[in-house]
Amino acid sequence: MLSQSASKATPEELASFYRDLETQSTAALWTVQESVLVNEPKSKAVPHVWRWKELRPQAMRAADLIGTQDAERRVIMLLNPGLDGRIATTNSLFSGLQIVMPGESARAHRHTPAALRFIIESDGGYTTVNGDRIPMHNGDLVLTPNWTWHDHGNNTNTPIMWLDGLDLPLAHMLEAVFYEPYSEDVQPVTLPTDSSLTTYGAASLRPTWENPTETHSPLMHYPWDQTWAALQRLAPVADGSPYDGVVLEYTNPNTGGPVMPTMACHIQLLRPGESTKAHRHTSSTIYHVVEGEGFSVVDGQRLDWENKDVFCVPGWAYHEHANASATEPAVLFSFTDAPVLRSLSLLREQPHPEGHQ
Ligand code: 1HN
Repeated sequence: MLSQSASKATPEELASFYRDLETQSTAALWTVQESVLVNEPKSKAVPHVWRWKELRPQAMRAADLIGTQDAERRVIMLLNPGLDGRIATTNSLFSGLQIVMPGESARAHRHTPAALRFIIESDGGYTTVNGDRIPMHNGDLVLTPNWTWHDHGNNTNTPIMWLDGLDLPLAHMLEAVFYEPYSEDVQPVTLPTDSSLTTYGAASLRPTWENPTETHSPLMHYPWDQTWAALQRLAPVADGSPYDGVVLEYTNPNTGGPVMPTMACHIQLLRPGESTKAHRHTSSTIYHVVEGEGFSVVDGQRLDWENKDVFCVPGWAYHEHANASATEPAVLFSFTDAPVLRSLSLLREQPHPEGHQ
């Protein structure tokens, strides 16, 4: 019969041992055990709302002060107050507000962090992705996956703005960030306008002569009119998710899975007066209010939000959502790192034991 052994050292002997270990770039696991093997995660990121009323004027101010020659991208970063100045909105995800003024371009480049854009104000500005020029309109989702060439341009006469979403903090933590400028400011458009939409954008119809090779969606453009139509069809008839209301995932048409290997995107509609139950998951999420007003309770904290605000839900934080209007729907766009956690068997989800916080 084996038994656990008793410690033999005096406090002085132990202290001297720990000092010696430190000089040799080592340490004793048992002195830090509890901070390494936590019972459950506790994100350093905190729940937070960035208000459109404050963000938009700062983007306009940035456009007054800085040109796109000096700013590779004119982005107001949304930095989580709990993350001590890290360039991160949640532990793994980054979000920011980008503005391109009339007549301006943001030069062509590519990087390994994957990006998505949810268009907030644009009446025909564009992003070109690998030679495919994608016109951007309010509510559209545009992807620029890992290592795709992309540049943005505004040939309209009003400023264009969108929410950027990137897996930058994750790629940075993995020390896998590469970046390359294109040889010219604007990349040549080599395909008919909006080719990915023409080729892959028909609901449930896939070109059979194409052999999917990439891990991301071949479709780069998810226009708002299709998204809105799907929500409108479903909202009156669907039960929806107990945690998210009528929630739809933007999919990779080749797989039915997430649009990119590191980020999934969702659109959700909370019907007038609808409030959801609380749950939590190890993935973190960034939300943008497409329209409406309401609140979310995140880790016990009430976050009131309205049209075009952005808010975040850190990993493993309980959250529930409510539409404050009795007559109008509330619509939220969101993106999450859930595909990363799922593929590593680290995605856990738990309903709140009482349903609400
Ligand atoms: C970036 O390259 C873009 O290409 C947007 O539009 C936001 C944030 C951090 C690093 C690179 C873009 C970014 C970014």
